[in-house]
Amino acid sequence: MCSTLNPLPLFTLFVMCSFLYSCGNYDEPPLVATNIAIIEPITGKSVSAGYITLINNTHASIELTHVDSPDFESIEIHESTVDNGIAKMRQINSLFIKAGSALNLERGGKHLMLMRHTGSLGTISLNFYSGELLLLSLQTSFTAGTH
Ligand SMILES: [Cu+2]
Repeated sequence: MCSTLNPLPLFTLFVMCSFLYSCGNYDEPPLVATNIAIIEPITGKSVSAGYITLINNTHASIELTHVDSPDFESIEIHESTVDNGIAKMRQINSLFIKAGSALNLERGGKHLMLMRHTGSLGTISLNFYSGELLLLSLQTSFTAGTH
């Protein structure tokens, strides 16, 4: 599932972000995360679901192509669907966040699947990339809750 990266839009995004910063709008980073919930894995399981709201403060759409963490072996982007009454989920290649909009990763919709937690039960670091460009790093911790 290696997506082919088109270098031109990434370059455009990078230039645009630099432009935003150079305009002195330091209070508003290009991408912001709120409502973060990384659900603690069930005992005996090693997979966690991640729910989060991502806000694009720029005037261009943002495509997040991968998410990684030093605290998990891998993180996949998933989408839940209901097919003939059966709930399923599949891996998707990227997340699009429209200009000036929020995208909700939520139960029953798009979400993160965090595979094989390797860190301690303390802080979790998450890094969000558009191609090679790191757009957002955040620190959070597990949320106890139902799956
Ligand atoms: Cu999933």
